[in-house]
Amino acid sequence: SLVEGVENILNLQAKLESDASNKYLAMAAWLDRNGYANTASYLYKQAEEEREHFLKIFKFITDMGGIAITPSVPEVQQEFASFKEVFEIALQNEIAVTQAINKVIAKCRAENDYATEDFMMWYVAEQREEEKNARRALELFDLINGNEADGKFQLDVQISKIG
Ligand code: OFO
Repeated sequence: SLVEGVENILNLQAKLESDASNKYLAMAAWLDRNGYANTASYLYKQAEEEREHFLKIFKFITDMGGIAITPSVPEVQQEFASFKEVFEIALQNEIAVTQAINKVIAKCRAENDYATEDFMMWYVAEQREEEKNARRALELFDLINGNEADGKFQLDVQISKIG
């Protein structure tokens, strides 16, 4: 079973993962309509992955005898100033998710909830990867001149191969 404080913070984390999925979906759509078809596919996949992260927590809460709350769907950013800005925001979002995960784990420790701590360790490893991938995408913007059409094309191809 779950203590109330852990159940609440897990529901918050589930909502954050659900929001992350919608944010990636909006990014994927922006990329798609601006011609970045390969990177769009990459972020559509990220949106699916975040949906899985959400469901995994949602089901865990239920499995532990808690009440899993279906999160509301807030507005997300639909327009971006540039191709690069998409990844700057993606990295910021991933860092915020990592910090939230750390808070969940701190709460588990405070409550001696080692089962949930063990469950959350998967997310720690996952976030390490996702932050690394977002940083790699931003590195590619420094390495490839995206001001030219060919550079944009190269970026689109190379970013979609990350991870
Ligand atoms: Fe990348 O947010 Fe899930 O864990």
